[in-house]
Amino acid sequence: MRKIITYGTFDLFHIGHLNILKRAKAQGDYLIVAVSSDAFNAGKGKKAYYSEDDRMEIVRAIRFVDEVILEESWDQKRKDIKKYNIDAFVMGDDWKGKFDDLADLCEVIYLPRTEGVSTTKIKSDLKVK
Ligand code: C2G
Repeated sequence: MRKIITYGTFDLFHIGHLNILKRAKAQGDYLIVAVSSDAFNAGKGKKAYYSEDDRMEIVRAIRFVDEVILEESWDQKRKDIKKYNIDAFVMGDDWKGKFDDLADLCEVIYLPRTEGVSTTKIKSDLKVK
């Protein structure tokens, strides 16, 4: 069984999130999604609109997601890859090159982002009545 892992905030879940999860699952048989915790986001100076519990619940409900864990620190990826026997680490290509250091543990794959949609854009569009 080829196991895939990906990480993200997945706030205000949108088609870009769905596409990357679908594309990540297509890389293997079992997809684990690590959803960033509220505390981890605060450390990045980010505050998600939805709580970590709600964001995890939404991702968990997606048909092709097999397991959801919490992302609580930048450096947990190496531990996760070993702990879950991951074959491939997948991220959208806005992260291209940023996680190449994981290549000694598993394949590192960057997939195309979905253009024209982002949580930030949704928030700014909604501000303009
Ligand atoms: N994404 C995408 N297309 C978009 C928006 C996002 O493919 N239009 C992808 C991103 O490339 C990422 C995933 O969706 O792979 C989650 O994106 P975010 O929720 O914005 O998460 P991010 O802030 O990138 O956090 O340790 C890694 C971080 O947790 C990633």
